Amino acid sequence: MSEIQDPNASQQLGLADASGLSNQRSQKPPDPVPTMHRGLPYILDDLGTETSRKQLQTARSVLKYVNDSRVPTLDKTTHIDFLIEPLEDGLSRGFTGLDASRPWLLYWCINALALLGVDVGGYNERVVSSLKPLQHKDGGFGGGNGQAPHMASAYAAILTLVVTSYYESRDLPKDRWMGVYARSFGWIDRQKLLDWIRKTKLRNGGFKVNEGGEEDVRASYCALVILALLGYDEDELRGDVSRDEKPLLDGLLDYFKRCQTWEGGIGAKQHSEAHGGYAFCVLSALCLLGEPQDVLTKYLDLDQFISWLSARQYAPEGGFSGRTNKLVDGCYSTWVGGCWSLVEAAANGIESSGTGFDIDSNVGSLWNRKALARYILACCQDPHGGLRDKPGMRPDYYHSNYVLLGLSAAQNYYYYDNAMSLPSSIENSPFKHGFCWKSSRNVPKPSTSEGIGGGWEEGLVSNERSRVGTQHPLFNIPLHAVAEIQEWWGVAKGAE
Ligand code: FPP
Ligand code: K
Ligand code: ZN
Repeated sequence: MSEIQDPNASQQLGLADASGLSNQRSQKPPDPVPTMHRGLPYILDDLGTETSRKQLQTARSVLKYVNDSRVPTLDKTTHIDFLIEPLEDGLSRGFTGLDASRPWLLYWCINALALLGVDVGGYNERVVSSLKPLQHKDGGFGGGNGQAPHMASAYAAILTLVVTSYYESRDLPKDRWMGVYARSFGWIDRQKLLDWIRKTKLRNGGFKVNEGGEEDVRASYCALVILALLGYDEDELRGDVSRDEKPLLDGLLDYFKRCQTWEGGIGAKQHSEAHGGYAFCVLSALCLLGEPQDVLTKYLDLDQFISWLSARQYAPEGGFSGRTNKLVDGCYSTWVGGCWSLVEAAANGIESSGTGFDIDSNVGSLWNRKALARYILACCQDPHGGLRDKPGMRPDYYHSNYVLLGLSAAQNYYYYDNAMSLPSSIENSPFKHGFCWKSSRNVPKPSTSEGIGGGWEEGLVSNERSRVGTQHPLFNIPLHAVAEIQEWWGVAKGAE
C-alpha cells in the first residue's frame, strides 16, 4: 500500500519518464484493445495466390502481438546497446557486403541514438575522420574508401555530419561553436560537389544517382537535401553560362508531377509502380521548394494521393505497407508516416499562431497514429535490442532508425509556420521553405473514438516512457540541427 509514490517526489529527481502522472496511470487497468486489432478482417481475399497467402499469414502472426491490452513501452536501454555496439566495437565480417554503405551505417545508428535521447556529439570527430576518405577527388562522396561517388552516400554523409556537429557544438560559446562547424565542414569541396551534382542532372528535369547510374526520385530528393544543408545559394544553383551551365533545378517540379501514378501514389520515376519510399522522397522534395499547401496541391492530385496513402495502413496490423498488395513493414512508419506529416500540414495550411495544431480551425487526424504506435511497440521491438520490419525478422540498423522516426511522426504534429522571422542565411536560401517547420506534441485527435479505442491521452502515442526525439519532417534528422547548420553557412559566407 505504501508503494504508491508521491508524484512530486519523482519529479524532483528529474526523471522525465518516471513522472508521477505515469505512476498514477499505471494503477488503472489498461485500455481495451480496439476492435480493429482483435481479429482478421471481415472480408478476406478469396483468390488464393502467393500474395493473398502471405498477407493472411502475416495478419495471423501479427495478431497475437497487437491483440494484447498490455502493449510494451519502448525499451530504450536495449535499443541503445544494439546501436552503440557497431560504433564502439566495429562490425563483424558478415557486414563486408555493406562496404559501399558506410555513410548509411553511420547515419542510421547515430540518428537512431539521437532519437533515443543519446548525446551523439562525442562521435563527431570520428565521423569526420571516417568520412574524409570517402570524398572523391572530383567531388562527391563514395560509399566506401576509394569508391565512385553516389548521391545516396553523399546524402547520408552530410546528414551524419549535421547531426554530430550539432550535438558537439550545442551549449558551446559562439567561438567554439564556430570551431566545431569549421572543422566538420571546412574540408568539403563545395564547388567540386556542385560540379559533380551537375553531372547527374537529366534533361527531363530529374537526377540520377551518379554518372551512368539509375534515375529515380530518390536521387532528386538526396540532391536537394545536400544542396539545402550545404548552404548553396541561388547564384550557385543558377550556374555559370560561360561554362555552359543551366539552372540546376529547372524542370524538377514538373518532373515530380509526372511521377504520380494511376493509383494516386508516387513511383520511382514516370510509369513506375507507386511506392511509399518514393512518395516520401517526392513530398519532401516538393516541400523543400515551396509551402506545403501550395506545392502539394499544385504538383499533385492531393485527393488521389490521400486515398492511396490511406490504403497503406492495415488492420489488424496497424502498420503501413509500401505498396498495394504487399505486407506491413516497420520502415514504412517513416516513408508513409512521414508523408502523413506533410499531407496534414498541407491540409491545415499555414499555422501562424505558433502553437501548432488548433483543434477548432484545422481538419482532424487523417491517419491512425495510435494504431501505428501499437504496431511499432508491440511488433517491431526485438527483445534483445534493435527494431525490425515485423515479428520473425531480425532487427537491423536501417529499421531501427526508420521505425523510431515513424514513432516520432506518430507522437508529433509538424507544421509549416511562415510567421517566424528568418535569419538572412535562411531568407536567401533557395530552400527557405524547408526551414520553416516546427513541431508540437499537441497531435490531432481522431474525430471519433469508435473502433480506435479510448484513452487517447494516456495511451500509446503520448506515453512519456516511449517518447522519442523530434525530427525535421523533410530532412529526417533532429529538428534543431537543421537551423544550426543553416546558421553556420550564414557565418561562413559572411566571413568570405
Ligand atoms: C521495395 O522493396 C523497396 C523499394 C522499391 C525502394 C523503396 C524506397 C525507399 C525505401 C526510399 C529510399 C529513400 C531514400 C532517401 C534513400 P521490397 O520489394 O523488398 O519491399 P515491399 O514488398 O515492402 O515493397
Ligand atoms: K519490405
Ligand atoms: Zn523495411
